[in-house]
Amino acid sequence: MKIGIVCYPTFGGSGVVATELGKALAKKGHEIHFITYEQPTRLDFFSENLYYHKVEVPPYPLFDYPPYELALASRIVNVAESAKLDVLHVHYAIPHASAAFMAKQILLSKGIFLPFVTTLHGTDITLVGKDLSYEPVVTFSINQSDGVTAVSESLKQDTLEHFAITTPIDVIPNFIDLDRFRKQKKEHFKKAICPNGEKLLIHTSNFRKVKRIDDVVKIFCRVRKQVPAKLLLVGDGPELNNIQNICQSMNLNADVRFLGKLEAIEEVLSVSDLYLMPSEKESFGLAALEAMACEVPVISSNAGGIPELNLQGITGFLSDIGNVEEMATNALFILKDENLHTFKENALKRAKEFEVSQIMPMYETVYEKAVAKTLTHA
Ligand code: GMT
Repeated sequence: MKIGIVCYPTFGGSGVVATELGKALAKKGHEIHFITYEQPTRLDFFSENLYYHKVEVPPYPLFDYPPYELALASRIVNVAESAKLDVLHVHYAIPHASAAFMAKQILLSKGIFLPFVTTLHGTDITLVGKDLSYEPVVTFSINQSDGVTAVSESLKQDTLEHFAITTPIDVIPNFIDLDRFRKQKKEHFKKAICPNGEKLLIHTSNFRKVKRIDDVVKIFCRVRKQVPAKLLLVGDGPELNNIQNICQSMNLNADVRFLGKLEAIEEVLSVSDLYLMPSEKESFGLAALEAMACEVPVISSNAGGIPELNLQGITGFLSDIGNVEEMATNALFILKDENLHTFKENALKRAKEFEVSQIMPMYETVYEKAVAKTLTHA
């Protein structure tokens, strides 16, 4: 199939899922056309089946807000015509689904039918989409999609609760490439960070408020009182400065390391003992899955779709949002030498259920159904 993929090409989970899906589909022989304003972060290898089409948004002094959505719709039209796309897959409802709808209408006026599939990732529904400024457009463009998927049952239910959706939603969970995300031998790195055999806790995110990184620090402080430990904070975003100040004021600088954005996240996960995800909102929790694939158990909140991934008492523990006391107690339980190995094994076992080769066919089925509409349309 010739598939166009539209996503946010940044470090966010939706961009990662879109890019990894495109790469896996290309390996399987599909022709994949990424249509984005920047090269997607993880689009890092050459394949004869992968194409990248940049969306240019020309500046003009009259515009306070350059019309990205129009530039995107025009680029979709242009790529659909030149590459003869069979289907378009847009990740994140805003503004990608509405741009896809507009492109579809333009193409129809030229006698071309381009079905589009929309994947809902989370904040497009749980935060931004609900806002009255966007709600009518979000509802309309989801309903106009030729296939809709959500990354968890929880996100599907949230969507049905808050929007008048008339199109069926298929749940397709996020997935992991276990060839890349696996425990690697990086003992020299562990020794450098934990010279005295300290336990290593880790959090990776885009440092947005919903990630509750202040809770990560609170949990770590409670753990460190009982067990020698270090904390790695990986990523960058709006909360970084605030969290650095908190750590400074609490004299944590010797035990908390900020690593910024990392490409080879699997290397630091490989030497970590426990992953912390106390998020306020999380439709799936892809970062936790990446940790689990590297044999790292998870202490998390029970927000959104996290319970569909992290299994209570098996791969880690879940607590109510903000219950840092319980999260710290559970963290200490996992970190006990007699427990850690079992939790690590369970984490990997669970991650294997989300192997890309098992999930990708679900997307192929959704594409096939959408493409079938082309035939009925002809
Ligand atoms: O969590 C973020 O800040 C990034 C966000 C995004 O839109 O890229 O992630 C969302 O999509 C990921 C991939 O499907 C999910 O794993 C995350 O749970 C989800 N984030 C939220 O719902 C807050």
